[in-house]
Amino acid sequence: ESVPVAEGRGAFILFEGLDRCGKSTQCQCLLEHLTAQQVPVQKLSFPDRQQETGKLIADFLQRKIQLDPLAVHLLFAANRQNVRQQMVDSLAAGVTLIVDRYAYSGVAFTAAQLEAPHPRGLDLDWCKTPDTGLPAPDVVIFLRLSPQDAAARGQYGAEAYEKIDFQEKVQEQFDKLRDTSPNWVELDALLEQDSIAQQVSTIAAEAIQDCRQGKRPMQ
Ligand code: DGP
Ligand code: NA
Ligand code: NA
Repeated sequence: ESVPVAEGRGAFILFEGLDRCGKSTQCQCLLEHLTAQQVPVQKLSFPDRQQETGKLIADFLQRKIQLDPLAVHLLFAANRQNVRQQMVDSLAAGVTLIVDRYAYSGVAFTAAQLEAPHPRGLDLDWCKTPDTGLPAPDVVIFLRLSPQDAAARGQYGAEAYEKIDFQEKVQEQFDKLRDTSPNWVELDALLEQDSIAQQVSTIAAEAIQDCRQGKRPMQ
């Protein structure tokens, strides 16, 4: 059999969810599945802790340094903007991107810390602005897990945001984003890994085919 070559553009498949929802495992499963099918594919994870901004973010998350929440917000966005062009180029070259967290986490985790209405205009729109210009995902796979079920998973609380009451606020913000995102799909993160992976491959296959056939313009 001949090896399929990249045709059309790649699909941008994003995974989002609360901490410990199993995103990383599902990203890895999908990477292996698509690689076995010889789909040109690349996996990205945000925050990318290898970048210079990522090192600061890692120190913040591990509570080694203290930073203002709004400064943290800009660092996370900078960490994504730094690979913006690389992502655009990969998609255009026909490479499918599997992305572990993105601007949706960016908005949800900061907005969960802001009191509304904010006297200085630090609202949802402010949160969205630093991610302007990033390519948009073709599908957002949201792995839904209650903060209580998440907390029962291993090593919960190791990083700065892993607290049940805060994660509840983050979930509320994700729900707002879902309501304005037509390509948002929710999966039950409590299901068996294999069962989630099967649903994910079906969703991914559809997105990849649509993008190859030019049915989804890049945004
Ligand atoms: P992860 O490496 O995916 O476990 O993410 C680390 C933590 O950082 C996790 O609690 C989610 C949070 N996070 C991810 N992206 C952003 C962002 O853009 N802004 C903020 N404030 N937090 C984020
Ligand atoms: Na985490
Ligand atoms: Na990540």
